[in-house]
Order: sequence, then C-alpha cells, then structure tokens
Amino acid sequence: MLKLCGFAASNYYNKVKIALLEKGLAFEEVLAWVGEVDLQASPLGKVPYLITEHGTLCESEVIMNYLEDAYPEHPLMPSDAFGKAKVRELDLFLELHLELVARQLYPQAFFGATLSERTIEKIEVQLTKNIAAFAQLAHFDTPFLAGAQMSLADCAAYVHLPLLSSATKQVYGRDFLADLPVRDYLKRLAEKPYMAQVNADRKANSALMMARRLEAK
Ligand SMILES: N[C@@H](CCC(=O)N[C@@H](CS)C(=O)NCC(=O)O)C(=O)O
Repeated sequence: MLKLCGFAASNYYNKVKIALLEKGLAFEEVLAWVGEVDLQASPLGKVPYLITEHGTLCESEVIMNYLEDAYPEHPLMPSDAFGKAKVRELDLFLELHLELVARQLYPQAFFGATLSERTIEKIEVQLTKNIAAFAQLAHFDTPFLAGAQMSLADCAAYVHLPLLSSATKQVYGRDFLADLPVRDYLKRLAEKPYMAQVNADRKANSALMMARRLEAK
C-alpha cells in the first residue's frame, strides 16, 4: 500500500493527501517530523515523501504527477495536452510565485521571529505583483481553478491560499487575497466529504507541533 510520510500540519503534505483522497486511493499515513525524515527517501529532509511498491519519491509535484500516471482512473488532470499545461501553469504560479514567496513570512507570522523592515517590504512588492498575475490566470468560479473538473491545481490552492491569507494578515494586518473570490471557492472545496478529516488532522497535528517546539526550548 502507498505510504504518505510527513506530518499533517504541512501544506505540502496535505496537498498530496487531498489528491490521494480525491482519487480514492488506499494509503497509510506515516508520521515523520522534520529532523526525523528518511534522508534516503528525501535527501533535503523535506516532507512529504511517498513510499511506493517500486521505491520512494520526494517533492510533492513529482508525487502528484506519479499518482496521475500510475492511477489514471480518477484523473486530476484534463485529458488534452493544452488542458494539462494550463493546470501545470496554475500549479507553478501557486508553488513558485505565491507559496514560496509567502513562506518567507512564516517565521514571523507563525513562529515568533522578527523579519527586517526591508524584507517585509520586499515581500509585499513581490506578493502584490504575483497575486495579480495569478488572479489573471485562475478561474475561481468555474467551479474549479482550471475549469469544470477538479485538478492538481485545486489540491495546491486549497492548502496554500489560506496560509498566504493568514501569513499576510499576521504580518501586514491585511489579507492580501481579500479582493479575490477566494473565500467562496475554498468553501466549495471544503464541502468535499474528506476535507473535514483533513482539516481536523491538520489542526491536531499543528497543536502537537507547537507543543513539541515549546518542549524543545
Ligand atoms: N518543494 C517541496 C517543499 C516541501 C516543504 O518545504 N516541506 C516543508 C514542510 S511544509 C518541510 O519539509 N520543511 C523542512 C525543511 O525545509 O527543512 C515539496 O513540494 O514537497
């Protein structure tokens, strides 16, 4: 059986978990905190990684594409080449231009660190530009980001957009996504039957992670 390794507070872990659940695949969750990662499977020590019958895979995008190729029955990708490319385009914007930029805020937003004024200003400029560009490509009401069918991009959006909102609220006092119809879009995705469990697991694991951080101090 597929084994998803990592911890449920992680947005990248949940992105893959949602794909597995939406595709209806059987899988086991294996808890691996940062610092406890099997470095043979994930040499940078990052989560998630996946154990398959053929071997291990790291990097959530690679894992998602493997799941699509290996288990095409319930697709999270359109069948045509251009449709696939449009999903990947959205996905790349979410990963590279939104999440990776917003991630620089997390130490201050969630973990009590203080960023320099210069860094905070630089990130604001980047995020403002990148969010406007993403909004040009995304369709929040079709009802999924890339059209009528749920795709890999929705798995990424569901985990990354709320973090971007809360990180910007914490650091700038304003949700940078407030002017986009993100709330209704996320609400619709949250109606998926498995999302309540994904959210409950995330909350429980986040509390555990915070307790571990306190203990380690
Ligand atoms: N590009 C990676 C990013 C994964 C990632 O950054 N995971 C975080 C947890 S949300 C992590 O493992 N951080 C620990 C580290 O970077 O050392 C992916 O898509 O899988």
